[in-house]
Amino acid sequence: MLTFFSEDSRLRQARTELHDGALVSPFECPERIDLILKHIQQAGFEVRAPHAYGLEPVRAVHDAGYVSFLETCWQAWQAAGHQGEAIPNIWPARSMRGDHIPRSISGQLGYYALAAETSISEGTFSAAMGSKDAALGAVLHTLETSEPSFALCRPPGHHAAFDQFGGYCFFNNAAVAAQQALDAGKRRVAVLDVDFHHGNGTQQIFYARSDVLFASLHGDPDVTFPYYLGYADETGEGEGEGFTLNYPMALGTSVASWIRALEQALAAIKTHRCELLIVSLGVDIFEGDPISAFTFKSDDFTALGKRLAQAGLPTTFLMEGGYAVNEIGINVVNGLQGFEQES
Ligand code: OKP
Ligand code: ZN
Repeated sequence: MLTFFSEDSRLRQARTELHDGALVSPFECPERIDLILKHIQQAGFEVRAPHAYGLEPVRAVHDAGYVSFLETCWQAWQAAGHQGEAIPNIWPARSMRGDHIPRSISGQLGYYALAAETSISEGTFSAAMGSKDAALGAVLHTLETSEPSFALCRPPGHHAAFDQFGGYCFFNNAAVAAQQALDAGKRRVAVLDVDFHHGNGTQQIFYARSDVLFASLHGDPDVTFPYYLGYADETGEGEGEGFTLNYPMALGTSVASWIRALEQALAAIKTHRCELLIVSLGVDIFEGDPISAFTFKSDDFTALGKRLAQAGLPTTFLMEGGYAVNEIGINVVNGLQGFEQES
């Protein structure tokens, strides 16, 4: 399967993630790329560098002020004299004002962040640019040829909301790609999010719209990240009512039950006549994932890819999470090859 990857994705080399009360080396690390590329190359997939598509397709789904903040945050943080990486530690919480963007970079960080684990450092913005370029390259290829494609996006995107970063995500690659497909003439696009974590950002961006159907299978947010979105009663609003579908599942859920939820999501994608399928491919549903709790074995990703192919839609896969670095490449490629075997 033709793969799009930008070397700029390597430029995110954050040293710190706030995890369990300590600053640790980030789970979302550049080594993830090496293992995925290794298995992509072993499978004989062509890897193509995407064009630089600039910020216009980003501003089509993100707030302009947020984009400028990401672009200048690291510089402003350093200019303020801070030693470590940029990490928010205060928010416009319910008891305070939510309508004012402070002048200080520390205040802006909280305004534009939805979580504290994700630091911003040198190269973060460039890597996010490369990541969304890979997504755009892949979706444009699928739009032009109807052939499937894979974007090795890093950093991931599905937690990034209209004007907030967090959960290792800065630009919502799936939203950027879906909007691009609509702008190219598709009438309705499905974003199917199989990452272990709920795709809160993608959901929020399209919540009131019927031109993007968002379906997410994930760990029950009552007990896992992102906690405050992804419940089954979130079904969309206004025009978008019925175009958001959430399948939260208990930690430890079996692959068989997970596949039953997938069947429901695929049935809805068919009923609503989606013309393109964008898969937010998180392989943190793997049993060995260090921060997740589903039970996929490596072979189960092959079965997942096969089932997705049966939807019969032009399909673009976008990389999201997956932190069992040793198995990440095999799991991704199994999914993509399963899809190809069934196409
Ligand atoms: C990003 B993606 C571990 C707790 C979890 C953030 C999880 C982000 C997942 N420190 N914190 O959906 O794979
Ligand atoms: Zn995840």
